[in-house]
Amino acid sequence: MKTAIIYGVTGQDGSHLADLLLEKDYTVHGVSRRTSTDNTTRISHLLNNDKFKLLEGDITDQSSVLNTLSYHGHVDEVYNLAAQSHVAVSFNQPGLTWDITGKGCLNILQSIVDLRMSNTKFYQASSSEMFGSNYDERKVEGDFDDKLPVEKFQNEETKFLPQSPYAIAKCAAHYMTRLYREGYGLHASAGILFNHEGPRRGEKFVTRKITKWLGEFKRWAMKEGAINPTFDEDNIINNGKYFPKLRLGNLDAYRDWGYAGDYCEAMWMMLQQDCPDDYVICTGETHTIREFLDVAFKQIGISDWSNCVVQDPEFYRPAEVDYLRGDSSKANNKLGWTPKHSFEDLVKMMVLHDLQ
Ligand code: NDP
Ligand code: GDR
Repeated sequence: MKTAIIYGVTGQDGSHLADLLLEKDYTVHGVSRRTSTDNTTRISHLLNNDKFKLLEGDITDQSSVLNTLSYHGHVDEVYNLAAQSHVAVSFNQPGLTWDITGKGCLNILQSIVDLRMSNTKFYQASSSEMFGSNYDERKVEGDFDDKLPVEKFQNEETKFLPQSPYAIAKCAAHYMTRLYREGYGLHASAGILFNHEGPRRGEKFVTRKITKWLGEFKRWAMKEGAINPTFDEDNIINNGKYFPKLRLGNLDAYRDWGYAGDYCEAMWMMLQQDCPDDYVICTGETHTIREFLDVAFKQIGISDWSNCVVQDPEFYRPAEVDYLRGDSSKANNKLGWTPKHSFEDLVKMMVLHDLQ
């Protein structure tokens, strides 16, 4: 029976990973920071599970990390999913982002070395944001008449060109993980995960912001009997009642969106390998936010969403990552990992959840 520690257990991925490890009969210690209001909504179903223990700790505090790691006897696996994970927020809070998302990883790695936990395996949550505005290109194989078209992608060989304080902090943590692997011989792996979503996704990320708005709008429209509403600049109007339009930023960025549950399985698979390594985890498909809106609005019977959405400068970023599309061949071949949910499955799952 194995024991794992999950930093970031109250987050989207931490909650999925805890579910997965408990299913695999692990004892799971989830680390959660002290907050003035309850932050355990995503793991409320685990709080009475005998094999799950919630510990208080903060990744930015080296002594807290040392105490947490030394307290529980042998630990087989440590997953670092803790982060200030919102890219736009990182422009306004770069120092905090650095302390949590960058230095927090170092605090764990150094504690593992100081405590001589040489048999403990470590996972770092790296991100496709580290590629920033960079991608590689290759010719598309096929039967084409004229010039072969090229496709853009990122994989483990693509150079990082980070575009935000968040991405720079993630790069530091990623390189730190590699250094401790090569320098100290730790079994330390980094998953370079592309965007992954689901019903547990934070409500400020674009996918969940959209599906949550759709759920609220649909309930309002049903209550008001709004069949042919009218529109002003900021609102949808029915019989003198107003519902605020969905306010978004850049709709033209491409993202490779997958389902969070599938991606947490890849994290676990990385730590079951004899040798630690870095892996890209993605679907290989890319879509714009416009395309996400198309599929999501169709779920509630709206084919033209242009009247319902406002593009608001408030949600634009000082620097944008325009194109992300991963190539997970290495994970497919070496881990045997493939995503189980398509883009359409994912959007439908999220809309359905928020309608309910
Ligand atoms: P979330 O934002 O949902 O979760 C982040 C977690 O980190 C929360 O549990 C949060 O606690 C915790 N945390 C924040 N600050 C601290 C701190 N000082 N000490 C301890 N814990 C802290 O992120 P996701 O679950 O979506 O992502 C998990 C990880 O994967 C993150 O590192 C993220 O950057 C990375 N990642 C995510 C991707 C995605 O598409 N989801 C893609 C690539 C990488 P609290 O609940 O109290 O806020
Ligand atoms: P991202 O996810 O920055 O890729 O980081 P997010 O959902 O925040 O943005 C995706 C794209 O949508 C555009 N966008 C908006 N984004 C938000 N949040 N809110 C809006 O209103 C809005 N309108 C348009 C953004 O500009 C961007 O192009 C996520 C996080 O989970 C990171 O932690 C993780 O590392 C990466 O994915 C991979």
